[in-house]
Amino acid sequence: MLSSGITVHSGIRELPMPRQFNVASAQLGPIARTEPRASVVARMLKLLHDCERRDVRFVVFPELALTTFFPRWYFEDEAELDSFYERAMPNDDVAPLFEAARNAGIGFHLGFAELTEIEGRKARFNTAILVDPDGTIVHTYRKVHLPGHREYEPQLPFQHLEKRYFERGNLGFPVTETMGGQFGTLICNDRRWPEAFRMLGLQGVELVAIGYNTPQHYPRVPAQDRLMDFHNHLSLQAGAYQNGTYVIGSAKAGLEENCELIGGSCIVAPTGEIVALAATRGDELVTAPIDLDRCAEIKAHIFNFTLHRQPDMYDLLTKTM
Ligand code: ING
Repeated sequence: MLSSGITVHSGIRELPMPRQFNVASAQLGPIARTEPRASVVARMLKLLHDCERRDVRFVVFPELALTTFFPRWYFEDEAELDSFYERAMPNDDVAPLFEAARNAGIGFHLGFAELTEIEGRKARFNTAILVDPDGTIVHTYRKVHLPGHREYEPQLPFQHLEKRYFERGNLGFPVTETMGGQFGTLICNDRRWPEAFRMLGLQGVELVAIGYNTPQHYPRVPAQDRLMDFHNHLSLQAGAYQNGTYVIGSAKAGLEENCELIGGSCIVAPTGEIVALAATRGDELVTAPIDLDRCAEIKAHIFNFTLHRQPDMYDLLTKTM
């Protein structure tokens, strides 16, 4: 090992991945029900080119980023419902994004609706992947906390049928070593559940990528509409601080098919501080420099799980009540 820390193997210089680099949240504005995936990918490519200009190495696109948030409607026609899902990943529609990211050496998070087969039957998941700078899918997560309801509720101004259109994720809460650190993902409603964040924290996560589609209006408790943005940041900041990890939250935002979605895309430091914040509810790139080594300030001290956590006292946490 040379004193400069560069490892030389048989003449090939292998530089360790730096732990300090620029990251981005790529917020997307509304996607129309009829907007083709090619049009959405073109919008994402614009944001990716902006990443190149700002020397970004990792960017987070939203949950279900390729289509409108279709769980707001009740579909009786299965073929129409299927049209919102991806049967393969990557596929022809997202190939330009994968290629451009690989050419630019930029890793990214992408959320999409996954239609697959399990033991010969159709299976539908709300899925997120991490793609490394070489264009390889290195991590897959399927949403565990599915909000909303299963049956059509005509009295509601819009539906939230994630419990109907997706199965509960079956991949656990993985943390993957990639891009110089320990990366994890949660999807939208997951961020509200401290157990989900802690499952990643207990595996040493240093950066959590989270896409979300969050309506401003909560029909069952309208008094909470004014708190939607606050509860979004409260959840992201608490998750970051209590697990000593960076968090990048990326919204699908704005008035989408007559349903207002919150924005507030942001980058949160392990201290819980928001270090970059979106200013619009449209397509917007939010960037910040991060230093993964700063996670230790929290992990080794206030939230040193080995020294301070008392798991034998927490048995209720995994009991079904
Ligand atoms: N959206 C919302 C979210 O958790 C929601 C659902 C909104 C639940 C408001 C409770 C209150 O941000 C998704 N897609 O999970």
